[in-house]
Amino acid sequence: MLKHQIFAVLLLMEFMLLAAAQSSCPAYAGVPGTPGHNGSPGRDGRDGFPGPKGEKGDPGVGAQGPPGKIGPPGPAGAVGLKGQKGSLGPQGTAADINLITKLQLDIKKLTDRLSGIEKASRFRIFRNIGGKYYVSDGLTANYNDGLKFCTNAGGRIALPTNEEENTLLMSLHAVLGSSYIMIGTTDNQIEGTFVDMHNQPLTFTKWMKNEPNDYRGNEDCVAIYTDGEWNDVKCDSQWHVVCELQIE
Ligand SMILES: [Ca+2]
Ligand SMILES: [Ca+2]
Repeated sequence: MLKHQIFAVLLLMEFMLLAAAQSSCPAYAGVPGTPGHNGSPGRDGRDGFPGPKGEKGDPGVGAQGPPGKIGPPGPAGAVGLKGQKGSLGPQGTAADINLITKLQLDIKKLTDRLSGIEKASRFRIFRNIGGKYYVSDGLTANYNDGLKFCTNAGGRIALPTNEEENTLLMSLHAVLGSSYIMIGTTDNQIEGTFVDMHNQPLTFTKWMKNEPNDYRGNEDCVAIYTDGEWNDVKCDSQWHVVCELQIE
């Protein structure tokens, strides 16, 4: 469009110059010729100056690219707060409850046994037989002091209740280097009636021949000799002390 306008202006100027030249020369006016044909289009004009900056266009909509690579793992987070206590589970069957009760009893039994073993192992000498331990640190004492020592140890003076226990207690003579080990029985309440630490009559005895004889009326305590047989002896004599600890 601009080219056409410039061309029309140039054509008009040419026409005016021609008219001015003709008017400067005196002449008679002739018959107007026929209008010439339109000239061929002029050459393209020079590029115009850059126009003003246009308004910012709308953001384009591009196609979504492929997903990127997986990033490296982030640092470990802090430990979270303790969760709330869960609700009670369904009630177990009778068989479950019986099993749990049995397991609880087994655990208690094992715990008690372990506790007894720990207690026994604190002594220099400890020997297990059945549900008890014979223990000793090699102490020699009279009956009353031996009684206190064994009570403080959580037990009582050893008292064999069968042949096996008697044999085991007898065997400790070799370890202690002793001749007599006191045993936990006395007839200081009723002469001639020996009872245990719970004042119960004895269920097992292994008296030497002609014993107990209450020699000089002053033998209310008992000791086991190296051959495993028993003799009533004076309570204020000093004998080796062996305690028994019940572990079950
Ligand atoms: Ca006596
Ligand atoms: Ca005697």
